[in-house]
Amino acid sequence: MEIIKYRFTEHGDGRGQLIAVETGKDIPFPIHRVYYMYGVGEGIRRGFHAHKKLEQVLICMHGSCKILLDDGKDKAVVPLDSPNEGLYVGNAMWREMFDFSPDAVLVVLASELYDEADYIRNYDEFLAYLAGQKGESV
Ligand code: T46
Repeated sequence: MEIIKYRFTEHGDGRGQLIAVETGKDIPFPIHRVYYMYGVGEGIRRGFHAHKKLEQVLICMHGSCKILLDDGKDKAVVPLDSPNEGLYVGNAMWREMFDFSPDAVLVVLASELYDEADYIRNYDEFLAYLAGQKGESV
């Protein structure tokens, strides 16, 4: 599985750091939604779904967390702990977010508006969806 992490340019000076992310330059899709999660308790795991269409970039703005990516064949755990790094998560990818530090703020840049119909929230359905994409019988 190819892990795509973007390193954003920091514009630092005596006043601190500033990072700008722009559609088409830093992010490969038009950003239509931004959401973020924080205050995630110890031992909590979120996610447990894939998306049919949605593409996203995950940025841990503060603190740290881990992202499990699963393409139905391979799994990878990606730690996120820097505001200058963004993890690309494409469609048809199962994801779980866990190991949030108490101060973690995970910001997500998304290619689409919120649409519950785009979610695959059952792992067996996810595998069947992948098989269907490859034209295999399920
Ligand atoms: C994803 C991972 C990384 C909305 O009303 N609008 C939104 O844009 C979002 C993202 C969520 N919601 C509502 C739906 C649920 O009632 O917020 C509640 C929590 O959402 P969910 O349980 O889907 O959250 P996570 O952390 O499991 O997953 C989220 C995203 O939903 C998902 O697209 O890829 O973060």
